[in-house]
Amino acid sequence: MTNTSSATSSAAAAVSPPAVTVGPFFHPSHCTHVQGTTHCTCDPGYTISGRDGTSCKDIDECEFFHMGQAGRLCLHACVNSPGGYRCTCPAGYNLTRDGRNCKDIDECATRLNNCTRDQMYLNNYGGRCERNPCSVDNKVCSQAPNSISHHYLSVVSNLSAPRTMFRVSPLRLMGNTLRFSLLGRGQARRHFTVQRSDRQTGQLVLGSPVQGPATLEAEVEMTELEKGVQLGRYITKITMFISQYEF
Ligand SMILES: [Ca+2]
Repeated sequence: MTNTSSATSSAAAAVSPPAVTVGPFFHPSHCTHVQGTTHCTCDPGYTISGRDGTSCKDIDECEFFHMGQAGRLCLHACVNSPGGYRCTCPAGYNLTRDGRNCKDIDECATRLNNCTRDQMYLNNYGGRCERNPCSVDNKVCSQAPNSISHHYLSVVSNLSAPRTMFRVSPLRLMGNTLRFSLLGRGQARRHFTVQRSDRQTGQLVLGSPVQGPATLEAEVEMTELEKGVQLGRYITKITMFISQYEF
């Protein structure tokens, strides 16, 4: 390979002769001097750089061969490297044997996932507000819920149903009777029911599979009574985020 000059290196040479650039993307060229003629070569993947031919510069295959005769160099992404290049694939895909294409990883077949089919619980976080004690003559206050708690669930699309999504029970039982009911509008009633699972526990049940993406909200009211007199009302608001995917 012989020395070639470029506009860039010529401009730099006008100030001072370029030093031999070294680094992962550069190496000094291998030159032989035979009968007054200098012949310089570079390692594979490099090309002569600089007007004096002392440096070899990495070839950026990703840029040079982006669209070759055989199609794209890489199906997904190309990463240039010193003396070569490599193709990469998005998460969930493997590079094929030719090093250029991507193939979906079947996690079920390769057992990369350790979830059972019925596992769906991704995240749960909550908040809780409690009202201050009411003065004896304040009826509006005493009718208001003692507490409102918020819970958020993330679930996959088309979850098998019926299925219990949430359980509600008192922190400490004061009265002799608990009542559980579903509050709210049509949307909640279409998808959920509230059932009692034992004396102190009510459960929110999803009636049928729901196709995501969707957000469902339900409010479960728990009323505590002592000999027919209401001691307190507790509201649990549950927001269910349903993913667009079944995985
Ligand atoms: Ca390269």
